[in-house]
Amino acid sequence: MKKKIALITGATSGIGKATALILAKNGYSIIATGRRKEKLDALKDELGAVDYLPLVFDVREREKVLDVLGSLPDEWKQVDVLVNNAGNAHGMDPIQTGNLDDWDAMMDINVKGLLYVSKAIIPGMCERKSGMVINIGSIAGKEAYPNGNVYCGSKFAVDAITKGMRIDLNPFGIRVVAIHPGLVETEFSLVRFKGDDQRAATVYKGFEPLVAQDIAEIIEFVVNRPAHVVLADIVVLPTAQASATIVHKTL
Ligand code: NDP
Ligand code: 8X3
Repeated sequence: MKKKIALITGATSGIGKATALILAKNGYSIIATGRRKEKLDALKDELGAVDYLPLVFDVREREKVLDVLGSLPDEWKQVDVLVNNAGNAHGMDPIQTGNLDDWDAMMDINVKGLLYVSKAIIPGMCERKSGMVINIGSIAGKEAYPNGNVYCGSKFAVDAITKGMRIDLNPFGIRVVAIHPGLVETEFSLVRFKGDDQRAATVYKGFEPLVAQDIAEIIEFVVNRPAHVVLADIVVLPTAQASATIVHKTL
């Protein structure tokens, strides 16, 4: 029987790593990507005996992405599930004082990086007339919030691109899923606040946030639906969160 292959971008931490681990438990061979080679190497030990292909690249590097994913070894070419997860927020400033490098990073990683990876993988799915694409959006792609401007814009783009993908890939029977989490405690805020761990920690104080495993379990459920079922658009929040801006905290 052909092995089932999942490719997860941004699998060195957080949601991507938890997803790699849970899909491995579900019998998938795992292609995991990220920039931190040491983290991808460490993931091998946690994955155990499953077939594993770690790939180190920055999703912003268009030629590298297309080159690496375009020359996968034959036994890894037929990706069944693509999880476009790599992404982050950079900074949290009002639009009038926002940092251009932060804006470039968010649009280049969250939007263009997702597109480059998709460009490398989706044509093969079309040829085989099978596959599933899971894009990790955000509540920030459903509602703008103060000082979220460009990050929200990048995730609104993910939402729109996902909808467009679902339309274009409809004749090929490819299932396209968007998962839009609210607050998940990962390295996300540490990256957003540029290593300020005190500020990052305050984001998740006073309520119980989601954890990466919560999202991974949803992905596990999604990939295990029968072939005629697609969970197209999923918003998942911590119980304490009612919207992008309303979080019931007991501080
Ligand atoms: P983490 O910071 O823990 O993980 C981000 C992952 O993305 C890392 O594996 C990182 O790998 C990878 N990544 C970042 N930049 C690049 C790049 N330029 N090239 C390749 N890989 C990159 O955050 P999360 O797990 O929380 O985030 C995962 C996704 O979930 C993101 O798209 C995020 O926007 C989204 N999300 C997160 C929420 C949250 O509250 N945490 C809520 C809603 C959505 P490396 O650094 O090794 O390259
Ligand atoms: C991450 C969730 O609310 O910090 O996408 O934007 S939020």
